[in-house]
Amino acid sequence: MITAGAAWPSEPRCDRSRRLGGFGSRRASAAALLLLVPLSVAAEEESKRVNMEEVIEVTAPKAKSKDTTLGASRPENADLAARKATTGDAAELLRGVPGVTVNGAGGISSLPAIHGLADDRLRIQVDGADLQPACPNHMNSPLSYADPTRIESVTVFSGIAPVSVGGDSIGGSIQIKSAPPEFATASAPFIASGRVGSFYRSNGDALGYDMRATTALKWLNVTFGQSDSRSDNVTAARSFKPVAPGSEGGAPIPGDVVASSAYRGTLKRSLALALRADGDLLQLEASQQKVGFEGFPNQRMDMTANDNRLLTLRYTRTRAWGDLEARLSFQDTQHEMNMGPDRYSYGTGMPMDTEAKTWGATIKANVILPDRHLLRVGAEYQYHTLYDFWPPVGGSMGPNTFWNIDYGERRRIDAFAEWEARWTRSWLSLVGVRSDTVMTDAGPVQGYDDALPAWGADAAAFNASQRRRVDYNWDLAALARYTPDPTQTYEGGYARKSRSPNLHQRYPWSTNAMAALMNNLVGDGNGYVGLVDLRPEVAHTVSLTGDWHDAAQAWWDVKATAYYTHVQDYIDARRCDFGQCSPENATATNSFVLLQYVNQAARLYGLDLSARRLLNEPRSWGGLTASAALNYVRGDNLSTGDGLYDIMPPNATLALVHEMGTWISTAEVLAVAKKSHVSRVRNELQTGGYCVVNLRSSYEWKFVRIDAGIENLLNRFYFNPLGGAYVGQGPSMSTSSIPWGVAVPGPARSFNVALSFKFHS
Ligand SMILES: [Cu+2]
Repeated sequence: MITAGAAWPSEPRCDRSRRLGGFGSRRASAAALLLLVPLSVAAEEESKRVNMEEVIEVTAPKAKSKDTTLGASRPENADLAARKATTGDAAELLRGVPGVTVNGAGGISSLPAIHGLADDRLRIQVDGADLQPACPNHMNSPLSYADPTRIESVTVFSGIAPVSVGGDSIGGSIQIKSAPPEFATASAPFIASGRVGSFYRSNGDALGYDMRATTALKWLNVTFGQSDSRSDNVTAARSFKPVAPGSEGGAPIPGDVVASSAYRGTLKRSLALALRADGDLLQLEASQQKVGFEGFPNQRMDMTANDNRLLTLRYTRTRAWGDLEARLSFQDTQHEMNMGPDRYSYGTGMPMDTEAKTWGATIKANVILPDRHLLRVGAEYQYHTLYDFWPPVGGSMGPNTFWNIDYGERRRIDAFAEWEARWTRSWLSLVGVRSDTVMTDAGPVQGYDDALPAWGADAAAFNASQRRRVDYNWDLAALARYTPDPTQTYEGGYARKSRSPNLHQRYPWSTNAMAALMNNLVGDGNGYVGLVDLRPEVAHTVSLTGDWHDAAQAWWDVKATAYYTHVQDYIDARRCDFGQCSPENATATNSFVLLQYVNQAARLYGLDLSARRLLNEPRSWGGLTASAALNYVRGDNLSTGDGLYDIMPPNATLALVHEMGTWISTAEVLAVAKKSHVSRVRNELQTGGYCVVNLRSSYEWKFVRIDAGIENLLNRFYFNPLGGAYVGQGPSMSTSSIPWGVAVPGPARSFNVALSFKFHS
């Protein structure tokens, strides 16, 4: 047992990462070659890069960028640029991608979901790195580390994700990438470029800036970037709870203010070095994110500090036979939570600290085989350690440090092979298998005072248990694409995907209400107890997509995706009826409750429909495009008949886009149905239907870009169906001290503006 302030135990298994140090440099023998990014994607990215830097000129109907990777979809470039200009939250860029929804959390930490599967059920990679959240509330999610202005491409695998784009997940994959390094040419032997940008949002008085500077020679690129943003609490369109002080003796918080939604000091810095020789590229990047404060209206604590450092070394080699990528990464996170200014501090506050380290190594190769066959092979290793401890504050919360997870470990070793075959012009197939072995373990724990019944019995039971688990998982994905003629494409497939529980699902051990309430990954206001015996989730998905368009893909297209997923051992929750949980907890229907994770069977199914039509032959006054999207998803727990948590009700988006040269304007209407199919075991709140109108417009000159927009133009009040329970103010440390039954509302009207300058020599 260690107490806060004591030296960390030596990490006996760190030597593994050292051993892996030689991994990337080891000669790539054919047997060791493992997979890489699909070639088609690399080629497409090359063309995208050109598109984004070019001044967009619409003189003729523009061909829609065609997704060449099986299973992938991408937001339109223009839409991505407009969305990223006025937000500090990278997850916001995913809004509007068919099948993707965004679960509310802190101001820069929203959690994306694909077809109803969220958070670490998805494989989310930022520039190829698998970042790990280190927090009992997943406040520091992978996308919270990404600077939206740096993002140049977003690829979403929403249906069947090929095994080469990630294991240890049962939903799709999201790949976020910044621009590849640029090098000088013979005609321009030196490059200096840079950008400075800033945004303002009236709701919350949010303000942010970003800057980036690059110098490059033919063989060297050095890029430095920095960004920061802040926001006050946002307001809803009307009052949604009584006016009351949030903290003891504090000023009353108005009824329309979403308390604990402010954030400040989200400083991100990175220094990247790239070296190029022939077909070889070596990249080294060091980055740091330092958050000063981030409130969470649907959690009982706020993030009072987060310091994340990331070091990555990446080597890519491109040859006639294909390409190879090797990557080493190290992530070090120090995370602190406490009661923010809108909550009771109980005189002492309640510090909760997390320290985590993650070592990663990946090697992947694309090998071009004769007759248009492509082989992708790869291996991955990841080792994650976590210390989650709550320093003593006195009373029954002392005199010792509470260990929520002490020396948690999660080790993952993956290998995969995937074969893509282009049989004819119209038939493409892809089959892959992946082995994924996950070991998790955690050390013995202690409560604040094990002599007290509140802590001692649970700790003793946990310490007596066998906590090490090894899961042997395997995945399979098979996809086919049929393009009978230039106006239609059909794509379908089957996947078996597995994911092992995370440390905060297996190892939180206390049935004390206060301690359980602090363990919550979903923002429903309830408390969670872990279950060491949790088995991995295994999902079987079938998905079918049809895409119909004019032959040039310029005038119109209609796309439909239908999917069905059966999840064996889905990690849902049951009411806690043991330890310190009260008998009423088992049956309560209108209060926050204590739950324990449990494996049950579940199914999710739904439909994504989208359509686009260019309305006129573009003339001097520009071109007009109409688009519509409809998403339906349903999630059922087959073991209990309950609904699954955080499933978006049916919703539709209608948009009209006007494009004239580099002036692009969008008017969109989002209509969402009421949410009545909810997770009863969690007492999840139903929400009403609503309609929101958004406007955005952007104009780009050679050196300057302006974005302006109005979100929620008509200032409609609504509760966010994926916003969770409102527990952002008052005494949050016990089950009944905050009124149950209030959802987190959506934001009131906001006027947004962004301005950026760029230069390139
Ligand atoms: Cu946290």
